[in-house]
Amino acid sequence: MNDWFAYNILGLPQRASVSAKPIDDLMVYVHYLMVVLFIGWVAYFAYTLWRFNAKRNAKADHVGSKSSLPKYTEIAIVGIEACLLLVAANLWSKNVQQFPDPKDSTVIQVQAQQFGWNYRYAGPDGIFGAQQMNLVADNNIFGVDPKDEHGKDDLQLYNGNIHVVVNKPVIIYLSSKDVIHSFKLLAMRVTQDAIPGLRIPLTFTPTQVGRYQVVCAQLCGGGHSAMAGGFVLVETQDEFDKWMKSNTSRTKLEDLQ
Ligand SMILES: [Cu+2]
Repeated sequence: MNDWFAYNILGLPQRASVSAKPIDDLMVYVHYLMVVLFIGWVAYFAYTLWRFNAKRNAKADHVGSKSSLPKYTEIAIVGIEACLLLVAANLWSKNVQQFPDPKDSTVIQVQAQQFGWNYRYAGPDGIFGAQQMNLVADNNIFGVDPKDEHGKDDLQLYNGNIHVVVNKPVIIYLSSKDVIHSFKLLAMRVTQDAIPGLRIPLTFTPTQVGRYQVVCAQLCGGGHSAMAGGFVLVETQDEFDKWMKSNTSRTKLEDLQ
């Protein structure tokens, strides 16, 4: 029933992450409440039109209704909405607290800019090269320290596709070079603002092999729509490892010296 409502009435897109279903369910429950409220208020409106029409009430009555039903209905609605809020807060805090171990995850640094996405992987050795804030420059957007050898095999990409592994958590550290952008993966139910000066972690676990569009969900300037050009490719561990080894977009430390 929930899924039918989510897909056919709300028109939500396909789901491809572990947290997509509970997020959708929450939206569905809010809509159920809205349907009940809508029907309730329309019925109440119809009742008042009939109950207080001119024929039945030729003379105005300054006392009005003495029923306590409206009061209890309001209290009940407030109670239900408070429960919904608590469920939402609980779901949110669960997601925030259950951050996966980076060792068991695909870790990606994402730096938004006008108008594209910079991605950085730790490379086959799994260790990111050191970064320094004061080294950030137009040709070194992640502030990679050229002296750290771990940075040699790091992968640095601009736009295009990023690769992740199916059923393996993904951790993204998100930031922005210039203005506020927003990293959105609809199928994963992930939306997070990228804010200059902040390094915001987010996580999701993809559940289906496939290709999912990355978009910028914050109007960030004239080329905003150009930030929807790439995809997240969810693939098996083997395919991912092959790609990781064969990709040649390594960070060229000598260029940063
Ligand atoms: Cu943007």
